Parts: sequence; structure tokens; C-alpha cells
Amino acid sequence: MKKTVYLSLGSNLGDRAGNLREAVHRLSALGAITAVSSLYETEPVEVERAQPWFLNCVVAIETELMPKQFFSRTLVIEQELGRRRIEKKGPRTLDIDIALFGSAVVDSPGLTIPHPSMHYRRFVLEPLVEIAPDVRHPILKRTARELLNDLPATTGSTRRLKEGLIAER
Ligand code: PH2
Ligand code: MG
Ligand code: MG
Repeated sequence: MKKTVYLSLGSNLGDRAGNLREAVHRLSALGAITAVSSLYETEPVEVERAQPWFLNCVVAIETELMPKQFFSRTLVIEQELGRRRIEKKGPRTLDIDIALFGSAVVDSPGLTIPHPSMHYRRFVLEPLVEIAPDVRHPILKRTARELLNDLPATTGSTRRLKEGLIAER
């Protein structure tokens, strides 16, 4: 059964836009990419030391894979693009987080869906609202647009960039 997965991609090390572009290209092996948001330059939040600003975007992909299979494929792509997990919440060439997986709810030791922080992260909700304002959080029962509207104005600044990812390839 096909499901639409919303992924939050982030990079704050190396060629940030190049990393995201390559990630989208590799993700297309996991299903049909149906939407890619603009790029957002975002202030690092929830980090333990100063680090560069991120480029973030959200990608929608229709897949036949099951959540765990899909997740392990995203870990391989992170590795291939040079991700080294040396430091918790350290700067990274590429992070691929599963925000939503259709209306699936997964709560297992290595994988939680929806992503446990997506509903209060501006760097996830802004690009998500751009491509899927009406998609609903299966536990909170709120749409992406409602979740974004509920955020306090103080949660990390974001700036939408004019240059997208797609046309550049
Ligand atoms: N990812 C984190 C922690 N903080 N901040 C921004 N702006 N963008 C991110 O992608 C991000 C973050 C953990 O993965
Ligand atoms: Mg993350
Ligand atoms: Mg991650």
C-alpha cells in the first residue's frame, strides 16, 4: 500500500545545498518524489554548542516500503553523503528525518513516527506547510498549518530562500 512520507532534510556542514540536492536525487530510488519545498536557512535550535545555520527543506515521497525498511534506507543515504555520528546533535552534512509516514504511528526503540519534535520545530513546519498545509498529524489530530500557527514567535528564526533545489540539477 502506497503511503506519502514527509521527510525533513537538513544540512549545516560542507556544501549544504549540494548535500540536500544529492539527497533528494538518492531518495528518488525509494519512491516517487511528489513535492520538494523551497530551501530555508534556519537558526540551529536544541543544540549543545554554537554551530553553523542549517539549510532545511521538506520532501514528499510516495513509497511502497514499510517504515522500518524506509528508515534504514535513509540511514544509508546519510552515510553515503558523509554523515559521521561523532557528537550528539553535532553539525552534519545530512540529516534525513521522517516527519510523517502516511497516518502511521510507530513507537519502537530506534524509530518514532511521527517524529517526536516535528510539531514544535519551525524549520520542519514552515516547509511542510508550503507543500502540504492540510496534512494531519495522526496523534495530535492537527494540520500542519494549525501546528505552525500555534508556535510561539520565538522558536528559531527561518528565512525562505529564493533559489530552490530542483531547477539547479
Ligand atoms: N536539526 C537538529 C537540531 N537542530 N536546527 C535547525 N535549524 N535545523 C535542523 O535541521 C536541526 C536543528 C537535530 O537533527
Ligand atoms: Mg534531526
Ligand atoms: Mg536524524
